[in-house]
Amino acid sequence: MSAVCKKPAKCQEGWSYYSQTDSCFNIITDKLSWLDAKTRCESLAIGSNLAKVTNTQENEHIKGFLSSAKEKVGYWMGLNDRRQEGKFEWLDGTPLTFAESSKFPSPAGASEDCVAWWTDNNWNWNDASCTITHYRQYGMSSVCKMPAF
Ligand SMILES: [Ca+2]
Repeated sequence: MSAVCKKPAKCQEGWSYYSQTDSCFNIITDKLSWLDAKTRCESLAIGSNLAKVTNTQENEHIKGFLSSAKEKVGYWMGLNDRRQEGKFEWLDGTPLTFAESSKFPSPAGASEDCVAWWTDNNWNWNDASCTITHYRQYGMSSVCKMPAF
């Protein structure tokens, strides 16, 4: 008698697994505003939303798979200060406890409430207007995240 042993999948097809935080990631390459990107991430699966970054290690991991981008691009994450200017929080309501760069947040002000990784900024974080789908030569892609199975 033989049995076929298959490692159970940690993520749905098309998602990449990150063991450190037991999470799955998916990149949306369509150029979307932050709100549309949020809606798109939510539509992919229960528990999926624009990415929350838990710590520096996870941020480095994400930057690793973003760096394969061939175009000039920003990648939306879940971080925003839409509720209160200058008070950045994730979509689950938890406050920002670490930042990619000591320069974050930049003194951008009330018109820039949504945060993205940027190609030409060494993938540092920067806030931008939530309604843009493009900024200069950049298109806005997105990173979705959900818990692994
Ligand atoms: Ca702001």
